Amino acid sequence: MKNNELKKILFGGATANSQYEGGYQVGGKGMDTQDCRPYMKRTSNATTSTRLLTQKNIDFAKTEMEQSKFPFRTASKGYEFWEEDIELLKELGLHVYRLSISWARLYPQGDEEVPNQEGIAYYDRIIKKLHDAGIKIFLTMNHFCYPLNLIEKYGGWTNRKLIDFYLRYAKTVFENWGEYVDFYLPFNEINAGYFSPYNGIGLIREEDTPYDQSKIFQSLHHQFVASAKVIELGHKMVRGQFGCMAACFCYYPYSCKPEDNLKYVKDEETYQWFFLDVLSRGVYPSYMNRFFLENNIEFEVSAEDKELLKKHTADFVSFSYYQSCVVSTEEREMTAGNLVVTIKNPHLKATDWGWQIDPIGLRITLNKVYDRYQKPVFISENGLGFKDVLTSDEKVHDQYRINYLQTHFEQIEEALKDGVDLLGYIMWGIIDIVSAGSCEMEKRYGVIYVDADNEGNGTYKRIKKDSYTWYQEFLKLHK
Ligand code: BGP
Repeated sequence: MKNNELKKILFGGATANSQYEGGYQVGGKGMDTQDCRPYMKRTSNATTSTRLLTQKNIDFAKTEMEQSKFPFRTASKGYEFWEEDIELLKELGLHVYRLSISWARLYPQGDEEVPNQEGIAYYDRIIKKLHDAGIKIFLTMNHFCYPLNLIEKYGGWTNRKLIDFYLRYAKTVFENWGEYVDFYLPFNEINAGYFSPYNGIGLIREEDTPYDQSKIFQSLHHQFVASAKVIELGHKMVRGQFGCMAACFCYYPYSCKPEDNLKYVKDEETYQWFFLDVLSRGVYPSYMNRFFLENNIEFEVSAEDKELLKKHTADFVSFSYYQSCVVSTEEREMTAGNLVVTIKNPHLKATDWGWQIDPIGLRITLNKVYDRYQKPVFISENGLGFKDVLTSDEKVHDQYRINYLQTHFEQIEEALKDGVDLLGYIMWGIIDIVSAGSCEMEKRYGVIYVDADNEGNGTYKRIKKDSYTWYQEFLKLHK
């Protein structure tokens, strides 16, 4: 498939430090929030137990040294294989690589005055190798992963002190790698803080007590302010562009019933636009006032914060897209999606994890995001999680992933023709990594297979899938 429209944008692949590196407590790294998340066979409440941790879960994790029970401690062993992996990305012909830095490698406790030099040395080698390989760098500065000390001692992002700790960390990133990085993303999927408070804002769940919504929105506000301050500092110190990111859900009303359509409009505002509006337009949208009032949500926003948000908005707007969702005022059969559960769409097929595959939804999302913000757009995550099978002759015939990519790229081409100003597309999980939602190694996204299972057994050798060759050809044609 060759077409000129797609030649206009960058094509890349992504990992996240906690899902890729492993290197648990190696090189001076402090324990982080993801190190505490256990793998549990998929059952109804497994997601809660592996995603929304309580202090009891954390206390257990701190005493349990059996690494195989905590997939993120080993992950894909990127800490050891990073050199070979970058060679594979270079051979693939990747235009841009999205990676994240572990805050706990640079600041093991998160509140130190000076950074951990071994952590700096580790990322220095990676970033310089990527630069020498001619691969552009899209740097996620935080991807669901906080030094555990910041959570236990300060309460995570509920505490305004995290803004200054984060700024200190950001300054270290800019000082060391400002000349190499092309794109910065202060927070991955900032709306994850609402759906997955442990991952998103480092909020420990109280046993048998619903999350305090005021605490959640106060924490999100602190992240909004931190993002604006990072952009303010970054624009003074480095050459790269700064983005914001939300998980986009592409809501459809189940019917043409007015009530379904009203719910669709309000859900999209509350769970998607709100976050991008604050970071890209620089103001709290008035439509949220009613939501806050009706849900008794109160939190502090100073006049100084408002001015900061207005002055330091994102240069580009990025989003993750995996599935479209359906809303209705009536009870209907449900299915899963990234961060959310949603109504089953009778017109779409779903993955084994229930995520509904909808390439046209990507074109719809691109049009909406660009139309709303009139800023360059970046697809910072998209991909297919699948239980890939390694054949006896060490092949992975993932034609289903090639089809997924092909159909989504066709819709990107349509969106470019629609006039969307798109910077690039980053495929999620360019190499098999541990899944963020369910801590599974066997939920594979990569074009590179990693020989490891959910319990951490395997050689961890890297094997090119059929989709590697396909993507390599595509990248060559769309240089
Ligand atoms: C997003 C995260 C990524 C990635 C993706 C896929 O929320 O930003 O880290 O994990 O979801 O989800 P999962 O890994 O649960 O399949």
